Amino acid sequence: MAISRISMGAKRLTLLLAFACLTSLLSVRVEGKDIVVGDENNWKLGFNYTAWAETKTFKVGDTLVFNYGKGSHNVQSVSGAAFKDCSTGSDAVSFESGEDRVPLKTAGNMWFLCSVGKHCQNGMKFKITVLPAETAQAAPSMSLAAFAFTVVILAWMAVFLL
Ligand code: CU1
Repeated sequence: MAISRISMGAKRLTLLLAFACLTSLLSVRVEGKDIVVGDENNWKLGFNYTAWAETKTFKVGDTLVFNYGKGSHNVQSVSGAAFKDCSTGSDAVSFESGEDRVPLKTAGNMWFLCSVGKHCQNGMKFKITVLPAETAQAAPSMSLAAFAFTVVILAWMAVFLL
């Protein structure tokens, strides 16, 4: 009787662990990250955002976060042509809350600038290349390996315990 009770407990624990493992693996794969533009410098004059952007990796699912004093700056998501001459063009998407969150939804190039005064000409502009979620870094292949490993272990446990 005692053995069967332990076995029941083991089964429940196994199922619980299996569920926890799968849930954590899946959530790690789907989650994007918040990228604060300029890091601790935030969005301001006197900082080189072009150089900053070159040190970062951007991928679909990530979110750009622009922090600044509302009214002193803004964020314009513009076309490549508008970006060149610091204009906004007709299709610019404008943000001006001071805590702007811009989700990166599609792969490809994106251009951002501040259209207040001569801020763009003075460096408040940068271009990013958004990578597809799958190929942005080496980690996903590691996750896949970990996932496959977990499945094998779970199958093995199921055979012996269930
Ligand atoms: Cu500005």
